[in-house]
Amino acid sequence: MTETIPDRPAEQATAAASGAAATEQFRSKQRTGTADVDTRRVDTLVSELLAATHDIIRRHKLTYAEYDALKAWLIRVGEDGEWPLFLDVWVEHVVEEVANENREGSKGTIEGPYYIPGAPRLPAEATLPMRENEAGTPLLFHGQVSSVDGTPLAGALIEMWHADDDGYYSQFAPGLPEWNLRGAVVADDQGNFAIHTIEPAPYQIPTDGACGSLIEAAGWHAWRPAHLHLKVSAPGHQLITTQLYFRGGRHVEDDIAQAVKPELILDPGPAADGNGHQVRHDFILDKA
Ligand code: MBD
Ligand code: FE
Repeated sequence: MTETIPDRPAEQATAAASGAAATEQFRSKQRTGTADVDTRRVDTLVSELLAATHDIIRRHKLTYAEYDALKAWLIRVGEDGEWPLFLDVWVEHVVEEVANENREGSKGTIEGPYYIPGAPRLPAEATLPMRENEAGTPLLFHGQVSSVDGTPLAGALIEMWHADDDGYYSQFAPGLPEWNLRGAVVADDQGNFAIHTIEPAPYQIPTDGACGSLIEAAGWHAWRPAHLHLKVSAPGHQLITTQLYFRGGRHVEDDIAQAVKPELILDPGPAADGNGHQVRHDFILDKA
């Protein structure tokens, strides 16, 4: 009698595969190298980081067992390719706060590890690339881009990327079409845009990698609230990198990445065509 061979299970998303992709993506977009950072500033920043570390070790009397656990964990963050994930979840929100503290226009927030430049260009009213039966509540996201002085910004670019209904990002999880739920929408001559997509699911930090181990060891939760990522730009204006969340959604109040701001929470209502939800949200860009 022949044995029944079970169907091969769908390829599973792994922390190491998504981490490797995020590390590769970061290398290709890295803003600058290290050459143009002033020596004295490196000295100040790294000396203060080390002094803060030494202080923590003294105050808490770190043991050799704990020191070795830290060493092993740091090695594993690199092996799993999770430096982009670790830094963007636990550090980037303060970098963003400092970088954008003087802006008058719309609020930004962190970029995270999963942006890919060069998504398909789409007209002012468009549907993001998605699978034929893409799961999730349909969402019409529309609005207008204008300058701080009130001028509508014709032809503004609205790049949007987000997770699917299972919380996975295309190009960082197996089995998804290359540009799934990623697009670059060109606003009309009044700065208006209308993007048809689906509502993403909350995002769980992979549990099988170094970041997941840290979360488990510290007794934290592993979740970011459902979010839309955006980069909004126009000539002569500062680009905004931001995210938008959904009022009442899980973990809006306790995002592990601390990237939620009150101005970034959407209140979608029923769609005019009866199909899912719709919400208006405008963007105001600071001058360059
Ligand atoms: C995400 O989807 C994200 O947006 C951030 C900031 C970190 C990890 C995963
Ligand atoms: Fe995200």
